[in-house]
Amino acid sequence: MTGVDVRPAGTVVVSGVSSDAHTWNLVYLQLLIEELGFEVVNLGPCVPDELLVDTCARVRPVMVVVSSVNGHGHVDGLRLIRALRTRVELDGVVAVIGGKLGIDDGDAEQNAAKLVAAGYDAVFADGAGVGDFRALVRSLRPELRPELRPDLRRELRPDLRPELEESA
Ligand code: B12
Repeated sequence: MTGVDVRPAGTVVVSGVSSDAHTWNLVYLQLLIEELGFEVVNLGPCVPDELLVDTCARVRPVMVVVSSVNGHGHVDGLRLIRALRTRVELDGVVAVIGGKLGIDDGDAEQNAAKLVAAGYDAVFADGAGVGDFRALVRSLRPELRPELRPDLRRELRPDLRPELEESA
């Protein structure tokens, strides 16, 4: 094929939290993110905090996506983001968490607020769909970041433009 730029838009690290053995959530997220043009390093389930943080420091991803399905995300994810945010090499990396973060739906808002206060850029509650997540990942593509490519702004497809129009 000629004339098609197939270079990945950057690397995204996908990982389960340390206590979580579920894997299909990670496969799903990997496929979704790859479909949006990024390369994915999928660390799999039951990842110790240190392994995740060290891998990120080496890979320098544009985004870290943490998934919890067993309900321990509000504990494991909190400890993890505190460790990640202490690393200067990872300053500014976008970090998000989602899935089943607790075992009681009634705690969802409180858990999300704690996770954001500890350093996540966004928390995606289970059952809310992946529309917002997809929009966030897409917004990380270099050609969609006006501060990096102002010359390209006018050429973007209309369906990819709304958030940029708003921030102009
Ligand atoms: C298969 C399964 C297992 C398998 C996993 C095998 C494997 N290789 O993954 C096995 C048998 C190992 C297992 C074990 C356990 N499981 Co299980 N498991 C399931 C089951 C049936 C399906 C999960 C699945 O694969 N779904 C398919 C994937 C694609 O969807 P998903 O996991 O829901 O992920 C989606 C969303 O959550 C979201 N998402 C997830 N992460 C993120 C992150 C971001 C950023 C975003 C945007 C979205 C997002 O996107 C995904 C796609 O839509 C669910 C019940 C169910 N029907 O959902 C229970 C379930 C997840 N398990 C549960 C439990 C409790 C356990 C155990 C603790 C049971 C036990 N007592 O031993 C252990 C966990 C052990 C551990 N250390 O983690 C509970 C969790 C309860 C909770 N969180 O409130 C569930 C919900 C069953 C239930 N109703 O009680 N499990």
